[in-house]
Amino acid sequence: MSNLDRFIHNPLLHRRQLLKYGLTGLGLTTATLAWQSLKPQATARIPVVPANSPMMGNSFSPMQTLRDFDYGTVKQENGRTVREFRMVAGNTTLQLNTAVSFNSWNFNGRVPGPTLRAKAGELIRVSFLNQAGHAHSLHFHGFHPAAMDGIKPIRNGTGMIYEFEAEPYGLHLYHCHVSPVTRHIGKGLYGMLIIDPPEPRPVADEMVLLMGGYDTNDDGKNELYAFNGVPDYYMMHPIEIYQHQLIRLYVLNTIEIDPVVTFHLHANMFRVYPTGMTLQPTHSTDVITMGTAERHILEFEFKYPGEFMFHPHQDRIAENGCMGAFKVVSAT
Ligand SMILES: [Cu+2]
Repeated sequence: MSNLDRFIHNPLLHRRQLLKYGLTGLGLTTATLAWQSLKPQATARIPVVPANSPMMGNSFSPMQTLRDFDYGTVKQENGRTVREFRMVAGNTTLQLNTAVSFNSWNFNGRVPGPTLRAKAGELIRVSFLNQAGHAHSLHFHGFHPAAMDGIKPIRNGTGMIYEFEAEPYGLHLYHCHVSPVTRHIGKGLYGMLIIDPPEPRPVADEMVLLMGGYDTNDDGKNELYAFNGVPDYYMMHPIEIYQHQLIRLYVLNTIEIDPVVTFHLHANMFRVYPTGMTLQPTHSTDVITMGTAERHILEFEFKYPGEFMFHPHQDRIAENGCMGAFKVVSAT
């Protein structure tokens, strides 16, 4: 059994085992693990997503990625809630379209990596194992000690435990910080960290949209772009939502090389929560500008049923894969 198999299949990561695999970290105990949901009791109206949504030749489906939140494994230590996550860096061939396949470097076999989700004030503990061949790391945005900043390369076959308090609440990102960072992120080593405020936000149909770019021929330019990893996926498979339902988008720009993009939604205005760090929107608009690593929570409802596009207003980027659509289903 490989290190990776043990890592994935063993429900408890004992300190002895972690040390054996070269993982180091803080204060691990073997307290009973329990699953705990952060989800509010009330639920939003969400059209049924087919379990077999198209994979387009990949090992993951962007339709699943959309509403897939990794709440980790929860345990109590010294009266404090600890939320543990597992991240494995590896390599996967991505089918970007029928003609182009791409050797991605990624976390947990998918691009983007899992959307990690915790509540403000909890302790986040991420067990990271690098099985990707190259040295990689995990660098989180948000507050943490220098030793947890994730700029130290973690050699192939070894690991690291990153531990820090979940703060501040908002929408953050993580990515590999090994040089050249543009290449490591461009290969797919990025994802989202959501830290929920102490009082939950109103119930909504929540989704993540991470914008990424692909330099498919190593010429220092992006040839293809995508929301949630696969170019044009949500154009081919529009996202079904209900009319009048509150929609909450967690939007993150992780496009390297191109310095800035916008996010534009057709036939609507969205309310903006910059970096997800406010509980009240700062303004409403239908286009918002984001430099690389910028992100916002956007909220809206659709007044009319039908199909409505979303895309950056840099049309070359949109027309090369960073384009999608909502299919608004009548509420009646
Ligand atoms: Cu890397």
